[in-house]
Amino acid sequence: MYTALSSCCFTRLVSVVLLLLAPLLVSCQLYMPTDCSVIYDYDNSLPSGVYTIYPAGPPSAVQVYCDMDSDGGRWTMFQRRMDGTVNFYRDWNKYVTGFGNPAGEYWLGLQSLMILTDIRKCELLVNMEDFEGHKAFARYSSFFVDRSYFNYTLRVSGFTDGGAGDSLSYHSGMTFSTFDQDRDGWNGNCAKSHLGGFWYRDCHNTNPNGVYRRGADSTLDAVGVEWATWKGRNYSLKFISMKIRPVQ
Ligand SMILES: [Ca+2]
Repeated sequence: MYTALSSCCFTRLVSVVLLLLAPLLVSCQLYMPTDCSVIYDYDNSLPSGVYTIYPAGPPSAVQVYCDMDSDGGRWTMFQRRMDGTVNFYRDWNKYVTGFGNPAGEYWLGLQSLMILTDIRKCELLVNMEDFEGHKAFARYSSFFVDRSYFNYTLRVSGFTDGGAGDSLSYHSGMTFSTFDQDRDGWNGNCAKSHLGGFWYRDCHNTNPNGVYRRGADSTLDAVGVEWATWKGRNYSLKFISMKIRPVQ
């Protein structure tokens, strides 16, 4: 009798708690933005900064930097170099899952990037700055990581010049390579030779995930954070970021 009574009370208590939590649970489920454009559309007064997005539902929660200012905002940043505080010479698994600090230097991860660019057609904006204070950008009207091929094949096209020239189209069609997973188009290992992880071909015109160095430096050939059509192969940039948003 006593057990039956306490069991009954416990069940009732659980029901009441669930009832009280229901509105909160519903609002959480409703607001799980897939990317920064969804956050912007939800509230366009929100500032640029770090937000949590859910590219593929609750288990895929990941923090990113959202640029809500540049050219109408809505940008989801997936790569940034700015001070050399994060090591980008990482293995395959790290490039798939992501690393670094979304408030500073980081790489979002190939898996999230593939899901994000697979949902809707995306454009790409690459911003960069040298150590003399000059800025430039490159823009691409179509950017995605191809789900239909293995190993995260890059598809990029529709270049618009913002003074930096086109260093990325050369890499379109390539799978991703790291020092422990050589899938580049060279008989050597581009990731090892150029100390990064990227869609290397033979080997690169840009090396945004290379070694953070300070400007012109040719002591080791083309290992820096480079965008060759702007500053050449042996100038490591002060800043570079790569960000995407759905085409409206
Ligand atoms: Ca190779």
